Amino acid sequence: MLNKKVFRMELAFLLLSIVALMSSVYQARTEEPPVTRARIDIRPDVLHLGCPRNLIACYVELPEGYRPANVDVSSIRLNRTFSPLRPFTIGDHDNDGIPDLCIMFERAPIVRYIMRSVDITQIMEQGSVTAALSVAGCLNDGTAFRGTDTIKIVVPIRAL
Ligand SMILES: [Ca+2]
Repeated sequence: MLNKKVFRMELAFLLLSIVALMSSVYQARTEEPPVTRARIDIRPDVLHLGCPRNLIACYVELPEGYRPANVDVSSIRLNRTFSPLRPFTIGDHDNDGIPDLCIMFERAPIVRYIMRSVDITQIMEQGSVTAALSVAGCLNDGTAFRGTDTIKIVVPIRAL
């Protein structure tokens, strides 16, 4: 009688352990790796279609404890698609005492990409469209970072 009771308790304990183990395996599989939030500043804020400038600048500021010199620039993608050009520089463009990484992107493919996904009626009515751009990458130690900024594209009426 006692043996049967002990056996049932052991069986229950074993089942609970299996459930706990499976739950932790499931959590480990579904949890996203932690992402550090970066401050992204894309310049110019306003792009005029037809303007001869051919580059877009992007400044990446990381939170305290992370250094822009440790960014793996080859891992950076704008909207998961565009790679930055070389070379890149490290400075402090907004003079806030926090160093920032300056990377450049080719302007034309990004404008084409945005224009493909916008509502043409909105452009006809307002003459402009606002787009959110995300910039993501990794540090040399594998830490992921991500941030977004919005830019405005102004379309001259004669271009429509
Ligand atoms: Ca700065």
